[in-house]
Amino acid sequence: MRLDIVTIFPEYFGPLQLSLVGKAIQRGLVDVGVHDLRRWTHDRHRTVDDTPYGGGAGMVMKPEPWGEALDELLLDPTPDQAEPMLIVPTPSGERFTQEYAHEWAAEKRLIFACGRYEGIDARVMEHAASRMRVREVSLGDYVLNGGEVAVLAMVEAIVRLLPGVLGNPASLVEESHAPGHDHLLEYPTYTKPETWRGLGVPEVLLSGHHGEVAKWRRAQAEERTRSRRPDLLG
Ligand code: 6GU
Repeated sequence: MRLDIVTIFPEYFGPLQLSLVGKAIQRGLVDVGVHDLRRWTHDRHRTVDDTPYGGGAGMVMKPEPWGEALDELLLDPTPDQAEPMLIVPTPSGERFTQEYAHEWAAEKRLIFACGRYEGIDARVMEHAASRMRVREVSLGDYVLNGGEVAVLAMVEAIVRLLPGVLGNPASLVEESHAPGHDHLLEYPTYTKPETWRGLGVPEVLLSGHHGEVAKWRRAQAEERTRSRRPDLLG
Protein backbone atom coordinates (compact mmCIF):
# COMPACT_ATOMS: atom_id res chain seq x y z
CA MET A 1 0.00 0.00 0.00
CA ARG A 2 1.18 3.50 -0.88
CA LEU A 3 0.26 6.50 1.32
CA ASP A 4 0.93 10.12 0.32
CA ILE A 5 0.41 12.88 2.86
CA VAL A 6 0.36 16.55 1.83
CA THR A 7 0.80 19.06 4.67
CA ILE A 8 2.42 22.36 5.61
CA PHE A 9 3.90 20.58 8.68
CA PRO A 10 5.83 17.53 7.42
CA GLU A 11 7.53 17.25 10.84
CA TYR A 12 4.22 16.10 12.34
CA PHE A 13 4.74 12.76 10.63
CA GLY A 14 8.13 11.86 12.10
CA PRO A 15 6.42 9.55 14.64
CA LEU A 16 5.21 7.34 11.77
CA GLN A 17 8.75 5.87 11.82
CA LEU A 18 8.09 4.51 15.34
CA SER A 19 6.34 1.43 16.65
CA LEU A 20 4.10 -0.77 14.57
CA VAL A 21 3.66 1.62 11.63
CA GLY A 22 7.42 2.27 11.51
CA LYS A 23 8.06 -1.47 11.41
CA ALA A 24 5.49 -1.91 8.63
CA ILE A 25 7.34 0.79 6.63
CA GLN A 26 10.74 -0.88 7.27
CA ARG A 27 9.36 -4.23 6.16
CA GLY A 28 7.96 -2.73 2.94
CA LEU A 29 4.32 -3.47 3.79
CA VAL A 30 3.49 0.20 3.39
CA ASP A 31 5.27 3.02 1.61
CA VAL A 32 4.69 6.53 3.00
CA GLY A 33 5.52 9.81 1.24
CA VAL A 34 5.18 13.07 3.18
CA HIS A 35 5.08 16.19 0.99
CA ASP A 36 5.35 19.85 1.97
CA LEU A 37 2.49 21.76 0.31
CA ARG A 38 4.74 24.82 0.03
CA ARG A 39 6.74 22.99 -2.62
CA TRP A 40 3.88 23.87 -4.97
CA THR A 41 3.81 27.62 -4.19
CA HIS A 42 5.55 30.11 -6.50
CA ASP A 43 5.67 33.39 -4.55
CA ARG A 44 8.50 34.59 -2.31
CA HIS A 45 6.47 34.04 0.85
CA ARG A 46 5.28 30.57 -0.21
CA THR A 47 1.71 31.59 0.56
CA VAL A 48 -0.83 28.81 1.09
CA ASP A 49 -3.80 30.78 2.48
CA ASP A 50 -5.99 33.80 1.76
CA THR A 51 -9.09 35.57 3.12
CA PRO A 52 -12.50 33.90 2.64
CA TYR A 53 -14.92 35.13 -0.05
CA GLY A 54 -18.11 36.23 1.69
CA GLY A 55 -16.15 37.40 4.73
CA GLY A 56 -15.80 35.78 8.12
CA ALA A 57 -13.03 34.89 10.51
CA GLY A 58 -9.86 33.05 9.62
CA MET A 59 -8.09 32.13 6.44
CA VAL A 60 -8.80 29.56 3.73
CA MET A 61 -6.20 27.41 1.97
CA LYS A 62 -5.73 28.61 -1.63
CA PRO A 63 -6.64 26.12 -4.35
CA GLU A 64 -3.60 26.51 -6.66
CA PRO A 65 -0.91 24.77 -4.54
CA TRP A 66 -3.34 21.91 -3.80
CA GLY A 67 -4.22 21.54 -7.48
CA GLU A 68 -0.56 21.33 -8.49
CA ALA A 69 0.28 18.96 -5.63
CA LEU A 70 -2.50 16.53 -6.61
CA ASP A 71 -1.57 16.82 -10.34
CA GLU A 72 2.00 15.84 -9.53
CA LEU A 73 1.07 12.98 -7.20
CA LEU A 74 -1.31 11.58 -9.83
CA LEU A 75 1.54 11.54 -12.39
CA ASP A 76 3.20 8.88 -10.23
CA PRO A 77 1.19 5.83 -11.24
CA THR A 78 -0.24 3.44 -8.69
CA PRO A 79 0.61 -0.27 -9.08
CA ASP A 80 -2.01 -1.99 -11.33
CA GLN A 81 -3.34 1.43 -12.39
CA ALA A 82 -5.58 1.37 -9.30
CA GLU A 83 -7.40 4.66 -8.77
CA PRO A 84 -6.16 6.40 -5.62
CA MET A 85 -8.59 7.72 -3.02
CA LEU A 86 -8.25 11.25 -1.66
CA ILE A 87 -8.97 11.59 2.05
CA VAL A 88 -9.52 15.06 3.47
CA PRO A 89 -9.77 15.29 7.28
CA THR A 90 -12.19 18.00 8.39
CA PRO A 91 -14.48 18.48 11.40
CA SER A 92 -17.32 18.93 8.87
CA GLY A 93 -16.76 15.49 7.32
CA GLU A 94 -18.56 12.18 7.71
CA ARG A 95 -17.50 10.25 10.80
CA PHE A 96 -14.37 8.06 10.32
CA THR A 97 -15.11 4.59 11.74
CA GLN A 98 -13.47 1.18 12.01
CA GLU A 99 -15.51 0.22 8.93
CA TYR A 100 -13.73 2.90 6.93
CA ALA A 101 -10.39 1.71 8.32
CA HIS A 102 -11.16 -1.79 6.97
CA GLU A 103 -12.36 -0.51 3.58
CA TRP A 104 -9.36 1.75 3.12
CA ALA A 105 -6.90 -0.93 4.24
CA ALA A 106 -7.93 -2.78 1.06
CA GLU A 107 -6.91 0.17 -1.19
CA LYS A 108 -3.66 0.30 -3.19
CA ARG A 109 -3.12 4.01 -2.68
CA LEU A 110 -4.45 6.72 -0.36
CA ILE A 111 -3.66 10.42 -0.60
CA PHE A 112 -4.26 12.50 2.55
CA ALA A 113 -4.71 16.28 2.22
CA CYS A 114 -4.14 18.04 5.55
CA GLY A 115 -6.03 21.33 5.80
CA ARG A 116 -5.16 24.09 8.26
CA TYR A 117 -6.88 27.39 9.02
CA GLU A 118 -10.60 27.37 8.15
CA GLY A 119 -10.17 24.59 5.59
CA ILE A 120 -9.30 24.15 1.91
CA ASP A 121 -11.06 26.03 -0.94
CA ALA A 122 -14.00 23.70 -1.74
CA ARG A 123 -13.14 23.63 -5.45
CA VAL A 124 -10.07 21.50 -4.69
CA MET A 125 -12.32 18.61 -3.56
CA GLU A 126 -14.83 19.31 -6.37
CA HIS A 127 -12.11 19.16 -9.03
CA ALA A 128 -10.35 16.15 -7.49
CA ALA A 129 -13.68 14.26 -7.52
CA SER A 130 -13.56 14.28 -11.35
CA ARG A 131 -10.33 12.26 -11.19
CA MET A 132 -10.61 10.08 -8.09
CA ARG A 133 -12.83 9.14 -5.18
CA VAL A 134 -12.82 11.84 -2.49
CA ARG A 135 -13.82 11.36 1.16
CA GLU A 136 -14.09 14.20 3.69
CA VAL A 137 -13.99 12.66 7.17
CA SER A 138 -13.96 13.73 10.82
CA LEU A 139 -12.63 11.83 13.83
CA GLY A 140 -15.39 13.05 16.13
CA ASP A 141 -17.25 16.03 17.46
CA TYR A 142 -14.40 18.27 18.54
CA VAL A 143 -12.12 20.66 16.67
CA LEU A 144 -8.41 20.18 16.01
CA ASN A 145 -6.20 22.92 14.56
CA GLY A 146 -5.59 20.98 11.37
CA GLY A 147 -5.78 17.59 9.71
CA GLU A 148 -2.32 16.34 10.73
CA VAL A 149 -3.24 14.68 14.02
CA ALA A 150 -6.35 13.19 12.39
CA VAL A 151 -4.20 11.71 9.59
CA LEU A 152 -1.79 10.17 12.13
CA ALA A 153 -4.77 8.53 13.82
CA MET A 154 -6.30 7.27 10.57
CA VAL A 155 -2.98 5.96 9.20
CA GLU A 156 -2.44 3.97 12.40
CA ALA A 157 -6.00 2.60 12.32
CA ILE A 158 -5.55 1.53 8.67
CA VAL A 159 -1.96 0.21 8.70
CA ARG A 160 -2.50 -2.09 11.70
CA LEU A 161 -5.15 -3.90 9.62
CA LEU A 162 -2.77 -4.71 6.75
CA PRO A 163 -1.90 -8.41 6.50
CA GLY A 164 1.34 -9.17 8.33
CA VAL A 165 1.49 -5.95 10.38
CA LEU A 166 0.17 -7.24 13.72
CA GLY A 167 2.23 -9.90 15.49
CA ASN A 168 -0.95 -11.63 16.62
CA PRO A 169 -3.83 -11.06 14.17
CA ALA A 170 -6.20 -12.70 16.70
CA SER A 171 -6.11 -9.42 18.64
CA LEU A 172 -8.09 -7.84 15.79
CA VAL A 173 -10.98 -10.21 16.41
CA GLU A 174 -11.99 -9.33 19.96
CA GLU A 175 -11.22 -5.63 20.16
CA SER A 176 -13.79 -2.86 20.52
CA HIS A 177 -15.44 -1.85 17.24
CA ALA A 178 -14.28 -5.03 15.49
CA PRO A 179 -16.70 -6.10 12.76
CA GLY A 180 -19.05 -8.87 13.90
CA HIS A 181 -18.50 -7.86 17.52
CA ASP A 182 -22.14 -6.77 18.06
CA HIS A 183 -20.97 -3.15 18.52
CA LEU A 184 -19.82 -3.84 22.07
CA LEU A 185 -16.87 -2.19 23.79
CA GLU A 186 -14.07 -4.45 24.97
CA TYR A 187 -14.31 -6.08 28.41
CA PRO A 188 -11.77 -5.12 31.16
CA THR A 189 -8.45 -7.00 31.14
CA TYR A 190 -6.04 -8.09 33.90
CA THR A 191 -2.57 -9.61 34.21
CA LYS A 192 -0.23 -10.62 37.06
CA PRO A 193 0.14 -10.07 39.99
CA GLU A 194 -3.06 -11.62 41.32
CA THR A 195 -3.27 -8.93 44.04
CA TRP A 196 -2.03 -5.39 43.42
CA ARG A 197 -2.37 -2.54 45.94
CA GLY A 198 -5.03 -4.58 47.70
CA LEU A 199 -7.05 -5.11 44.51
CA GLY A 200 -7.78 -8.62 43.28
CA VAL A 201 -8.58 -10.05 39.88
CA PRO A 202 -12.18 -11.25 39.30
CA GLU A 203 -12.38 -14.88 40.57
CA VAL A 204 -13.84 -16.25 37.37
CA LEU A 205 -10.69 -15.32 35.40
CA LEU A 206 -8.59 -17.50 37.72
CA SER A 207 -11.03 -20.43 37.56
CA GLY A 208 -9.93 -22.01 34.28
CA HIS A 209 -13.60 -22.41 33.23
CA HIS A 210 -13.50 -21.14 29.64
CA GLY A 211 -17.29 -21.08 29.28
CA GLU A 212 -17.71 -19.04 32.47
CA VAL A 213 -14.92 -16.67 31.43
CA ALA A 214 -16.62 -16.08 28.06
CA LYS A 215 -19.99 -15.41 29.77
CA TRP A 216 -18.41 -12.98 32.25
CA ARG A 217 -16.58 -11.09 29.51
CA ARG A 218 -19.75 -10.80 27.44
CA ALA A 219 -21.69 -9.43 30.44
CA GLN A 220 -18.89 -6.94 31.22
CA ALA A 221 -18.78 -5.77 27.61
CA GLU A 222 -22.55 -5.25 27.61
CA GLU A 223 -22.51 -3.35 30.91
CA ARG A 224 -19.65 -1.11 29.76
CA THR A 225 -21.38 -0.36 26.52
CA ARG A 226 -24.68 0.44 28.29
CA SER A 227 -22.99 2.87 30.67
CA ARG A 228 -20.35 4.46 28.39
CA ARG A 229 -21.71 4.22 24.85
CA PRO A 230 -25.45 3.50 24.87
CA ASP A 231 -25.54 4.90 21.31
CA LEU A 232 -23.77 1.72 20.11
CA LEU A 233 -26.63 -0.54 21.28
CA GLY A 234 -29.54 -1.11 18.87
CL1 6GU B 1 -10.57 15.10 10.75
N1 6GU B 1 -9.93 17.58 11.42
C1 6GU B 1 -9.95 18.63 12.25
N2 6GU B 1 -9.32 19.75 11.90
N3 6GU B 1 -10.57 18.62 13.41
C2 6GU B 1 -11.19 17.49 13.74
C3 6GU B 1 -11.21 16.36 12.94
C4 6GU B 1 -10.56 16.44 11.75
N4 6GU B 1 -11.91 15.39 13.53
C5 6GU B 1 -12.31 15.91 14.67
N5 6GU B 1 -11.88 17.18 14.81
